[in-house]
Amino acid sequence: MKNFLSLGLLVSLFAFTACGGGETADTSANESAPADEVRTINIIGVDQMKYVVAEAIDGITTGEAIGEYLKLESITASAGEEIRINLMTESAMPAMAMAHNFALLALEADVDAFARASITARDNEYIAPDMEDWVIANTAMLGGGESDVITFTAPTEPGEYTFICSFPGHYAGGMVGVLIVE
Ligand SMILES: [Cu+2]
Repeated sequence: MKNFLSLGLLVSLFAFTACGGGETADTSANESAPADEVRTINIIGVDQMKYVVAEAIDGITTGEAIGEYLKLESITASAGEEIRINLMTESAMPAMAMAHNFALLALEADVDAFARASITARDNEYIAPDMEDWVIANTAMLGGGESDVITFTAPTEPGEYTFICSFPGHYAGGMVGVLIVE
């Protein structure tokens, strides 16, 4: 009996340890970024199926104006840099019809295949469960007014890492950008 109890304790401890130390923050909505030195990129997802920013800042490139915002094209990071994404969805539509996430994919990921497979993964926040190995970091799927903050370490291998919104149709609609690791 004593051994049985010890084993139980050991298993509990292991489970506790295994759950700690994840790279992404918890995914509950409406978070604000912690106050520290980590570079934070504030991104808004809009109904036009684009990632936009309020202003052009160092470390990002922007494209055309979308409403009062600028389309986000790319984010530049140094290898291994800690970086934070604060994504907010701006929409009056119900989350079932309009929601956004930010999913950063590995260099080897087949982005088209990932987007296609994720369309049917509603129960997993539109992240294809069998392709999660390709996801470096992702936010929660956010309906209008919701936000999520994630902090992750940029890959050490230089290259252009694609990030997409995996809500059905949004990647095809242009909700995509690149993280350029230098
Ligand atoms: Cu989206």
